[in-house]
Amino acid sequence: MLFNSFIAGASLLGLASAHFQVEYPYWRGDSFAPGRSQWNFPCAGVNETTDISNRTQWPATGGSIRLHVSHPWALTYVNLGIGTNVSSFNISLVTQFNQTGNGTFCLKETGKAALAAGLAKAGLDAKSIDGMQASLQIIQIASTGASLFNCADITFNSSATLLPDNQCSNSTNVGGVPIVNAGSTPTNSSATPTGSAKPSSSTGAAAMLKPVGVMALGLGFAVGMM
Ligand SMILES: [Cu+2]
Repeated sequence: MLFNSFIAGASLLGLASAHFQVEYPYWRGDSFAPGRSQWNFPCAGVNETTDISNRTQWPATGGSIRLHVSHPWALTYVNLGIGTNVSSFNISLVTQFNQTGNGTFCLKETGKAALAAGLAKAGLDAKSIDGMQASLQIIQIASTGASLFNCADITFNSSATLLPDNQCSNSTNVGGVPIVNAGSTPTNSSATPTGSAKPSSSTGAAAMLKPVGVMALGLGFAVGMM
């Protein structure tokens, strides 16, 4: 009893004080558990299991990722490794992105263009990876400069769906901005002042993110919900 509440307390403390949690796709394992640490590359000391129920069916064109985040801001990366027990997460789906605010942060269709490009480079495409196993590595770098890691295991499935809007929306004041070179000119400044980001056909870095409730209409948008 005492032991249980100690663990619960420690885990709550961990969540409250720092770090982040991957809520969807369901993470590989609880990286707040004893013996694990989000400071540890590549997956917080959480090993991949053969438990198939721990593997989320995820669209082969890029699926949703929902995090519970706890820092005022964090440079955020999502990398993908194709295969089972991968040691190399060599396809970057999200880069150059500063995730802001804490609470729930959701990417509806993560890195669609980057995934397609990464697959093409490897001689693959959304069709040929259907049914393949892969792992996502999510990294956050907050104010101290140290990296936090979490992983989630997936199976690509062309009939898997994105999270519906009511399961994929950002908390108030949670969002993010792409990182651009200082002084660079926005290529598309038609961002609307509300969160109703419309789909963009732009191939810019921001367009492939499509953060929910944030304006992602090209490289140059700024404003937003920070
Ligand atoms: Cu932290």
